[in-house]
Amino acid sequence: MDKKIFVTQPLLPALSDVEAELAQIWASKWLTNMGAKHNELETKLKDVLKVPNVSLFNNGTIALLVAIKALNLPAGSEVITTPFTFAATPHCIAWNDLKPVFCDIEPNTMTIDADKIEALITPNTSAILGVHVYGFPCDVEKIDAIARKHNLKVIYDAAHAFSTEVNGRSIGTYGDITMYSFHATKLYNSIEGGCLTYNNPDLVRKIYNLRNFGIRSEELVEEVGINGKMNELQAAIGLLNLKLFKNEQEKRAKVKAFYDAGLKDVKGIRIPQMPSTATNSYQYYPIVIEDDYPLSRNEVYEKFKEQNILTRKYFYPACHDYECYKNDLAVKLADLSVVDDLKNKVLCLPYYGDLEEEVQSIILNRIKYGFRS
Ligand code: T4K
Repeated sequence: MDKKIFVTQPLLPALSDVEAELAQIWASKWLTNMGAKHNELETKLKDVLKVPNVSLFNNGTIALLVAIKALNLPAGSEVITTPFTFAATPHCIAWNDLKPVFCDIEPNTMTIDADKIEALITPNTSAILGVHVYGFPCDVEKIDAIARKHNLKVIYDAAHAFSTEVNGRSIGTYGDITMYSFHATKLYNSIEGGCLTYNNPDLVRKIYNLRNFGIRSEELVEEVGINGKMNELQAAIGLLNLKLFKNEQEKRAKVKAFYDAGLKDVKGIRIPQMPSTATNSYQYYPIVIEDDYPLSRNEVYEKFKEQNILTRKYFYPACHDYECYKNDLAVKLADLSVVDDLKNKVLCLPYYGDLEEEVQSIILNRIKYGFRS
C-alpha cells in the first residue's frame, strides 16, 4: 500500500460545522467548567445512551478512576477484573490503592468469565470490574447475581460499547457505574473524553464533586476531588459526532458483513460472535488466528505491516504480564489459561466506515490465501 492503513480512523465532523461551533464558543468566552455545550451534551447523552444519569469527563481513564473512588471501596480491598483489556482498566484500580485480582476470560466474547469469578472472592473482595471488550458484553446478568449474593459493587468499562444494548436494555444501566470512553479511536469521539452512567441518583452529587476538585460552591469543598472536567471544545465535537455515529455504525456494519462472509470458511480463522441478546457497537473487528492457520498471529501481523497495513494486537501483552503487575501490586490466584492462549491469537483488523472497498478486499484475500500471493 502507498499509504498506511490504520486499525481505525476517527469519526470527524465537517470542518465548517466545527468552525460554526467554535464561533459560538469564542463569542461566549466560556471555555470549560460545565459550560453550555457540556451541559447540552450531558443531557443529549441520556437519551442516546438510554440511561438516567450521565456525568461527562475529560477522558475515560479519569472517569473510571472517579467511578471507583465514588463507590468508597475499603482501602486495600480486592477488585476482580479481566487482564484482557487496555492498561487503563487495572491502573484505575491500582491508582485507587486497591488490588486488581485478574480473572480468566470466556473464549468467545473474551470478557471476564463469570463462572470463574466466585472462586476468586475472598473476605477482602469489594467489587467486580468487567470490561465489554471490543463491544462484546460481559455476562451482566450473572455478574449482577454474584454481586448481589456476595454484596459486591459492580463497575463496567464500556470504552468499546457505545450504544450497546443487552436484552433491549442499555449496557450503561447494568452494575453500579459504567464508564464510556470518547477517545479519538472510539466509535463515538469527542477527541478525548468519556462519561459515567449510573442508576443511583445519590451518586450525582458525589461524582460532580469528585470531577471538580470536590468544590461544591465558592466557599465549600466537600471531597478530595480531581480535575475531570470536559471542556467546551470537546463537548462541541461530541455534539456534532452525536449526529454522525449511527451512520458510521451502518458503514462499519457493511465492512463487517464483507469480512464475515469472506473469512467464515477460512481454516484456522475464528470470528468471535456477538451474543444474540446484544447489539453491536461496531468498535473493533477482532479475529482469532488458531493453531491450524498456516501462520501465527505474530506472523500475520508482520506480513500486514510489511504492506503498510497496521493491524493491532489488542490486548497483547495482557495486563497480568505488565512489569507493574508481576509484583505484589496485583493478587495472583487464578488460572489464566484462556487469556494466555488468546493474547497470542487475537488480531484486530483495520475497521472504520471509510475503509476503501479495495483495501478491504486486499486484507481479506491476504488472510484467505495465507499471504501466498
Ligand atoms: N478502557 C478500555 C477498555 C480502553 O480501551 C480504553 C482506551 C480506556 C479504558 C481508556 O479510555 P481513554 O482514557 O483513552 O478515554 C488507543 C487509545 O489511545 C485508547 O484510548 C484505547 N483505549 C486503546 C484501545 O487504543 P493506542 O496506544 O492503540 O493508540 P494509538 O495512538 O496507537 O492509536 C491507534 C490507531 O488509531 C493509530 O494507529 C492510528 C489511529 N489514530 C489514532 C489517533 C490517536 C488516528 O487515526 N487518529 C488519532 O488521532 O491506544
